[in-house]
Amino acid sequence: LLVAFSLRAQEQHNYDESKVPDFTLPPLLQNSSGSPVKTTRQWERIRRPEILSLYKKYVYGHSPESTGQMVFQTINVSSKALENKAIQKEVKVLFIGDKDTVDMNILIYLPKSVAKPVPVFLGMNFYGNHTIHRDAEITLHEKWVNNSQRLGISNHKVGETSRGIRANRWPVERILERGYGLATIYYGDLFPDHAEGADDGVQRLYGKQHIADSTGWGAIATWAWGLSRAMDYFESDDNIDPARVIVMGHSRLGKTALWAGAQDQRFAAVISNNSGCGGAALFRRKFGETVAIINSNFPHWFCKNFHRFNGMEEKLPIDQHMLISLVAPRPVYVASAVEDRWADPKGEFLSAFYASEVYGLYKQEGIKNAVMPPLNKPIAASRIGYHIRSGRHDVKVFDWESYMDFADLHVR
Ligand code: GTR
Repeated sequence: LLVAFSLRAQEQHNYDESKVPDFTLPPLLQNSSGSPVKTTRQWERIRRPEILSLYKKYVYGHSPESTGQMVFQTINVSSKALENKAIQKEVKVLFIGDKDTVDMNILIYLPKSVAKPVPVFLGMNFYGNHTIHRDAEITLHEKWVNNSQRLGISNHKVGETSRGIRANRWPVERILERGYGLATIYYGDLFPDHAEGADDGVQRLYGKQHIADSTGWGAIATWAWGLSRAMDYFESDDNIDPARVIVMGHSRLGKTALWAGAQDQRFAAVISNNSGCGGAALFRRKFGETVAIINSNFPHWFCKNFHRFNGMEEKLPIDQHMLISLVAPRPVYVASAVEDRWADPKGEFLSAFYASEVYGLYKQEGIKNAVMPPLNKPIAASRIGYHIRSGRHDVKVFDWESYMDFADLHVR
């Protein structure tokens, strides 16, 4: 009875700032041996790899070191897309296993009026590439999707009527107008987002023991791995500048963008939109979504080891300022929404603030002031960007404009 009671208590969430526990964050600039990290060389040789391996072992899990056999097929190109303003391209990435193949489709829009190769935003989407724009040229997929009453999706399938249903989150024309390309992938191509999804995605090509192990890759790590495979493709496309790819994601896909950008230093910049628990937010604040809550609702997102920390955030060997610090010295932007308390805006801000120490090692400015900026006033001049906008958990044009302002300053 006692156990049942305390479990339930742990799964309650807190929205009261006065009940946030006191906590001490694991140090960024001290090696596990206890010695201080004083130079970028020590950071890169010792501390950064240590932190990465803690994340692989205890949080997201290990992804395969080698990619296996992979083939890129251009399945569709149009040089007159979006009223002649864009090149539209669809690339099928085939992952070839011993008995089986899995595919991932990258939808790419590039501005025609900009000199090639162009900088590109890369972000995964929740329901399929065809949902980001009404453009009838986009291939419809037949994969499993989450149902959504609000979006009119049932039976885990999408059809013609779902074209453009998420266009509000993807201002494609505006992105092109500002001189950027956009590439997107349906995240379910890699790992359908449900507890048994592993068998229907790319993990089935990589051997069961890899999956069963308590440090094996969870769904977030699998999606992040897919983003790196898209980067592999960009390196082969003359129209895309692989040195200026900005990885971006919202919510669970913001967690994914951070983990992809933390591991894969080919990404020039990383953007976390409302990524919350397991993304930018500090675990130790236990504000809104907690480790126990996220693991019980989404048991497949993290590695099995991570479940050992349910209700015990203070025992984690990492906290999320460390995830952000892994992006250093590359630009990183964290965005919150004031009504998105579930994602803990203050915890997202503080991670960005504390990660600044590592940017300091590189003589780069992170977030100077521990006080959150006013609503809708982005911090963008420094290598760590941040804003809290009015409104809910979502991706708005305001968010995109801020990311592009930030990219203009630091990536372009
Ligand atoms: C919620 C989850 C969050 C966030 C969100 C989303 O249900 O609790 O961690 O990932 O889903 O991805 O939209």
